[in-house]
Amino acid sequence: MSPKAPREDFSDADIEVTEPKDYAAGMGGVFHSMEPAVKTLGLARTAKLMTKINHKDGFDCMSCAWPDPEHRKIAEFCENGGKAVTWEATPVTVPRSFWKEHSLTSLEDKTEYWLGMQGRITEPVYKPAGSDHYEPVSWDRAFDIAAGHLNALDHPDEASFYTSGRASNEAAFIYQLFARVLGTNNLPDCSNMCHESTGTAMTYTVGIGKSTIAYNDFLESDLIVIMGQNPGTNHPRMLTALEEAKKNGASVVAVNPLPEAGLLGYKDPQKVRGYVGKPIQIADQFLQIRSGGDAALLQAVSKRVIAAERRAPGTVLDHEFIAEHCDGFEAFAEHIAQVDDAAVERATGLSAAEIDEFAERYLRADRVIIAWAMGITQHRRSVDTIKEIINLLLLRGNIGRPGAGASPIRGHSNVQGDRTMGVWEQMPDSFLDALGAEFSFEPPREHGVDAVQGIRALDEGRIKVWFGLGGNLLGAISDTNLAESAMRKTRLSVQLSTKLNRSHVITGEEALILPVLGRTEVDVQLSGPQYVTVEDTVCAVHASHGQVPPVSDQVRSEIAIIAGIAHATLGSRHGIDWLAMIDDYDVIRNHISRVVPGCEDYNARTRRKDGFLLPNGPRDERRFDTATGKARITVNELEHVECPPGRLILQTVRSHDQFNTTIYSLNDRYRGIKKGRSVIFVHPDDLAELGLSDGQTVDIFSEWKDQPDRVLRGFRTVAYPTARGCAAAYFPEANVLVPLDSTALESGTPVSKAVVVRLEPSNTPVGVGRPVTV
Ligand SMILES: Nc1nc2c(c(=O)[nH]1)N[C@H]1C(S)=C(S)[C@@H](COP(=O)(O)OP(=O)(O)OC[C@H]3O[C@@H](n4cnc5c(=O)[nH]c(N)nc54)[C@H](O)[C@@H]3O)O[C@H]1N2
Ligand SMILES: Nc1nc2c(c(=O)[nH]1)N[C@H]1C(S)=C(S)[C@@H](COP(=O)(O)OP(=O)(O)OC[C@H]3O[C@@H](n4cnc5c(=O)[nH]c(N)nc54)[C@H](O)[C@@H]3O)O[C@H]1N2
Ligand SMILES: [Mo]
Repeated sequence: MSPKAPREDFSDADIEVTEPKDYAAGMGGVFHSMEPAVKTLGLARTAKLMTKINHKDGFDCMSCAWPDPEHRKIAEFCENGGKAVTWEATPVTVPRSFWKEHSLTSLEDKTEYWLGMQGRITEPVYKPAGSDHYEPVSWDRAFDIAAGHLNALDHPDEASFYTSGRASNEAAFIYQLFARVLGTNNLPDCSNMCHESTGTAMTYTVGIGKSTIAYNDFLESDLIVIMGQNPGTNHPRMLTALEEAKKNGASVVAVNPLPEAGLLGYKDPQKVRGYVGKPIQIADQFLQIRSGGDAALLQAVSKRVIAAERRAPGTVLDHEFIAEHCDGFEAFAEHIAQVDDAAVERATGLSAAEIDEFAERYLRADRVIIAWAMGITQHRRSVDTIKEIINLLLLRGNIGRPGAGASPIRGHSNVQGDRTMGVWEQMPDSFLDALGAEFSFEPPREHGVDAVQGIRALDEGRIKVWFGLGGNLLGAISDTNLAESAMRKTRLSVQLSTKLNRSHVITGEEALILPVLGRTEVDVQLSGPQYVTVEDTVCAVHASHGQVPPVSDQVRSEIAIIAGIAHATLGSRHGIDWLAMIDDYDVIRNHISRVVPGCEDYNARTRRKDGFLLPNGPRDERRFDTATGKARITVNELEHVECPPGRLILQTVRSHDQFNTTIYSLNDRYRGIKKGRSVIFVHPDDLAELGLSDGQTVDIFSEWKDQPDRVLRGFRTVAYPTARGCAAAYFPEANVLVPLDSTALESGTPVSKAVVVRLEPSNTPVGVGRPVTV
């Protein structure tokens, strides 16, 4: 029987709660991704796709940015990659009748799960002003509508071009080119909500906002520290690398308020042993930190490192490295000696003995990698925390050596590449100069808006046309209600998408949905089959070749759509031949070769089976392109989240069956949740102290100084072994609790991991579909 889209939305009134798991993957992992794949795609399509994921002649898995090992397995993917592929390559499509049948108003009540499950969008649709329905429209007409609006603007800064990190390098390159030729740097992206704090801190301290290690460094390391990351769900193939690193003698320290399954143990689903054997223990030390306590922990470890050096001068620090490559050491050493142990204990919730043990591990290890993700980047003081990661690494020369380095683990599969290609509201002048020279125009120099500023500008009527190259900004950004009312003020919103989501339902006065080809699909243009390129989290660039026939002959590639709109808007103004770029993507890659640093000879190098590594100053030659020409050891003042009595610090996380705002199912297997998402995880002792019980229905209130409380109603409490004083709920539901201007200092990232909340018994039943927020 062929799969069908569900007609009814889900209700999570029947949530089931069981014990959380203490290891990840294993037999369950394979089973959980293959069964739905075969059911949805059929055996032949499943076999074709699953043997080509992440292979040298195959396509890049769109689920995350984890790199590929040199030697690929037959099945080089994980359970969640399997889900992502199944979700995209489904034969289920949105029928033409859908648009007549469903008014936009009626779709407002639908969940992200229901919207995504309606299947692939296969024809362009247009919502005229005043209408409550989309209607099918031709591609030419769609391009003319977009072009008409862009050409009618008083100033190019009244347009904004958002990008989600799944777009290919080629698509991203021509997208930013189009925006800049029009005359705006308004290029917000999902990175603004993701690793922006990493980029800000690392560019300042080491001169590049990217990982300083290559894949094999994981296998050569003595100590891998994993902070604020849940690899078992979000980067499952990292567990294979960790297992191998451990076999080679590495130890692992995990720092997290939640005892995530993948951090505790692992069974490799790719190995026979993984089916029957015991899970291997991943973390040799698990530090169950209080939310937002990481900077204090890192300072406390650095303090111990400096103290050890004082006890045995000349034996602990890498003096040669510090003298030759770093500045700021003296001020740091003086400052760090003053760190107050009692304040550290309050901020982290960790004992001095636990921190001693971690410091000893750090001092024993010759080669140390610190990896991190959203648990570090989405706090008010994230940039300082990442600077403290760099400090700790620099003290013993743990950057620019085999097996050692700073390793931010990126989220979206090509979020890093999109930035390399110029999707950033603040690209440096050197990039803009090269772009202007290549295309004979003067790019705008004033910085554009980031994601949060973009919503603010929409709300204030300063942005009138909003493009989304993939993604689901309204689902992903903080302050859902404000963001939605802001989007409704635009004249035109345009989404280039594979599947439906909230950003198609809440629109500008007019709206377009332009259906795109997915990564799994063959892309044939005038010159023949095309490939695209991507960059992973360790700066490796390689090709991605679609494998299966497109879901419909109506869908177009992202490149064809962007170049089509650019052509309709600009014609041959500036002498740019947009249509030639559609016919042959080599034309785009030739431009990339001449504009993007490190991408010389891009066509030839991306045709190599292994692709190539982008240059990286710290990794390759201990070169630090900072303002001082040296790696900067910095002094950062401690500040931790103040949580008044009777309150908890709430973080928002991903369930095991979701990809950002895409919900694959209502289950979160490792955390023991089934058939629902309206849950809040709280330590049993905190529940007792608050006079609440496990399984009780509560309303979650967030509290702010100068504005009224925000609320999310009808959530079921789950007694869970999180750190004391902390709680967790799922995003995107919990985004309503965060005001738009609650952002990280310097990076502007919404503070999604530390929201002070109070819980009150609720009269709203759990599971009424979309969250109740008034
Ligand atoms: N299957 C799947 N894969 C994905 C994604 C997905 O949604 N689903 N999303 C992709 C994207 S875009 C990204 S950015 C990555 C996200 O990957 P992660 O960063 O792993 O994602 P989160 O679910 O936000 O998990 C954050 C982790 O940090 C911990 N944490 C929270 N606060 C703190 C803190 O204050 N200190 C410390 N030390 N830890 C803390 C949480 O308990 C949790 O384990 O994954 C990518 N891969
Ligand atoms: N509270 C809270 N909020 C968060 C986070 C958090 O941890 N907590 N995490 C933040 C992070 S790390 C991120 S990265 C953002 C994510 O923000 P986004 O990247 O904007 O959101 P996604 O949910 O990844 O976007 C999914 C949509 O992308 C479209 N899509 C899928 N594949 C393709 C494709 O190949 N091409 C095109 N054109 N479209 C495609 C589909 O229509 C799908 O519905 O969310 C952020 N928001
Ligand atoms: Mo992300």
